[in-house]
Order: sequence, then C-alpha cells, then structure tokens
Amino acid sequence: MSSSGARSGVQGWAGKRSPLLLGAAFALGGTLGLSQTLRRRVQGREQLAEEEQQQQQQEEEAAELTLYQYKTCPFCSKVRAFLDYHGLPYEIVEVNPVMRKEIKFSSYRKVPILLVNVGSALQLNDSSVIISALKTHLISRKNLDEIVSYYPSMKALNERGKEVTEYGNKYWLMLDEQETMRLYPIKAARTEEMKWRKWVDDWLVHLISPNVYRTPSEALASFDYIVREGKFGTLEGFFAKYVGAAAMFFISKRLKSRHHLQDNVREDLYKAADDWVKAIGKHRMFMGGTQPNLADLAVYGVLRVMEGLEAFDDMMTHTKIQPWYRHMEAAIGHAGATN
Ligand SMILES: N[C@@H](CCC(=O)N[C@@H](CS)C(=O)NCC(=O)O)C(=O)O
Ligand SMILES: *[C@@H]1O[C@H](CO)[C@@H](O)[C@H](O)[C@H]1NC(C)=O
Repeated sequence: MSSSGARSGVQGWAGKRSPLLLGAAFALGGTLGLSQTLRRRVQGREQLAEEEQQQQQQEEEAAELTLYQYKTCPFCSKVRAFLDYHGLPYEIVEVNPVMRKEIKFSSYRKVPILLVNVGSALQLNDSSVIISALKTHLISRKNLDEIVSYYPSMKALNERGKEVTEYGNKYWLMLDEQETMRLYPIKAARTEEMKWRKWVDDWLVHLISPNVYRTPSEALASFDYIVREGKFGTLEGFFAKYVGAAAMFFISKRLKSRHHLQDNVREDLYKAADDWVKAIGKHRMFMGGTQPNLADLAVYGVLRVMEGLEAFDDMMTHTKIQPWYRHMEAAIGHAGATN
C-alpha cells in the first residue's frame, strides 16, 4: 500500500475538538507543519457551514499523522497512549505481521512508524523518537523537519552481532532554557522521566513475552488475542494462532534467559510493577505529578497490551499498581484514532 493510499478515507478530527486540542493548535506557532495545518482547520471551521465542512474535510487533506502499527505491539501502544493523551488525531494502518506489505515503502523494517504530513511525508521511526520529537514540537513550536535532525540514526551491532538501527538522544527533548523551565520546573523531574522511559524500553518490554507465553495455554490465549486484534488473512490467522503459539512458547524461554529473567517470570513482572509504584511514591498521583509525564505514558502503554490476559490479571492482584493504572485510564480517556 502506498503511503497516500493508506491515508485515504480520513474523517479529519471532527468531534475531537477538545479544549486541549484547540489549546495546542493555538499554542503552536507559525512553523510549517502539524501546527499550521491544525490551525488552518480551526479557522476554516469558523467560516464554513457544518455540512460543507464535512465535505471539505473529506476531500481536502490527508491525515496529518498516520501510524503504522501492530495493535498488540507494546512500542505501538506506547505511541498511541502519547497521541491519545495529547489529543492528536491520527490514522492507523494496521500492518499484517506476516507479509508486512503495508510498510514496503520503508527501508526501516519495524513498527511503529509515524508518517507526518508536512506538505511532504516525513517519516519518524522508533517509538521513543516519535514521542520525543512530537513532544518537542508541541512545546517548542520548532519545525519537525529540524527537530528530527537532532535524533540521528546510527547503525550498530547488538550483543548477538546483528545490525540494528538505533537513534541518538532518543529520550531527550530538544528544548531551550525557558521551555525546559516551563515543562520541568524541578530539574530532577527531567532526569527521572528519562531514566524511567529508558527502563521501559530496556527492561519492562522484555517482561511481556516471557509472561504472556509462559505456559502453552497462555501462549494460545495470547495468540488468539493477537490474531483477533491484528490484521491476518483467514487461513493465515488460523495457522498463526497454533503455529505462532507453539513457536512463541519456546522462543519466550530463550528470551527469558537472554534478558536474565528469573525462572518464575511473574516475579520479575511483579517487581517491575512495584518498583514503578515505589518510584512514584505516596505523594504523587503520577510520576509527572498531577498529570502523566512521558514515563507514565510509556509504562501504561506497554502494560496495556497485556489487558485481558492472565499475566495482566495476576499483576493487578499481586502488586500495588492498580490505583495508578486506573488513574492513567481516566487521564487518557476515550480519545483515539480517527479511522
Ligand atoms: N526500538 C523500536 C522497537 C520496535 C520493534 O521492535 N517493533 C517490533 C514489533 S513489536 C517489530 O517491528 N519487529 C520486526 C522486526 O524486528 O523485524 C521502537 O521503540 O519502536
Ligand atoms: C526513517 O526511516 C526511513 C527509511 O529507512 C528513512 O528514510 C528516514 O529518514 C528515517 N527517519 C528518520 C527521522 O530518521
């Protein structure tokens, strides 16, 4: 699917005019890109009758943001949590994990990928880069093209000698002194947020597979859920479920030793959840205080993919994470993709 084809059928952001979004649209300045398009829509809206508006929206522009994802991928869920919380409307293109035809256009071969329509399509890769770049844009009004240049891609070899793409500075927001003071009135808050975002990518995500594929029956339940939520052909889905479940049951044992988990993988999950709650402490609702920060959104986005599975229920009953989790659900609300 071409990127423009993928972005057809957009509904725009009608019905999503939350005060937050309007606020963001105005706060963003005269830079080319996201902010300008959002603003144009707000102005246009005032001048047009409702019916005309709808029609114009349909013909007018492609979506500003298009997220290529697997629904159940923790990195993708993290990006959705960020977009939803900030009231940024986006289109989803669900990628078939078997053929991955939808991301053929990209030489970067992982999801999530975010295409940003800044006149041309700007492609952002890697969940943490996507989040840092967009957050920087929302705060600083700097042009996204420019912002992205501060997160250079680097080819590196991982522990097993495989070539991987990494991005520099990916937990760092590119803010000047004033913007930094505005977002992080307390200096330590910035360091803390970075530390825990990195913890999510380097540790928390690695606990998911070993936990949701722990036993054959959990592996089957997990694949049932992946096939139900994801994009598979009928036959493909059937095979994916049984073959995938069997494969992941064994692979998850390898992942368990690769990432040095305890034999009982639940113990690591429980400890992670409680470490997180302890880091927030008794006097804050979120790590970000009264509002979630990027670390809150990252932890929530990752844990959320286990909802409905045994591992998630176990975590809720055996740890102290539930109150924070419920607050996160409330903070994010019902926002979501436009398609
Ligand atoms: N560091 C990346 C990791 C993304 C990632 O590993 N995505 C998986 C899906 S959950 C993927 O696309 N894997 C395909 C592959 O590695 O070829 C991020 O944070 O976005
Ligand atoms: C993302 O990956 C694509 C394809 O490899 C590349 O062309 C693009 O420049 C990358 N984007 C960024 C911001 O590095």
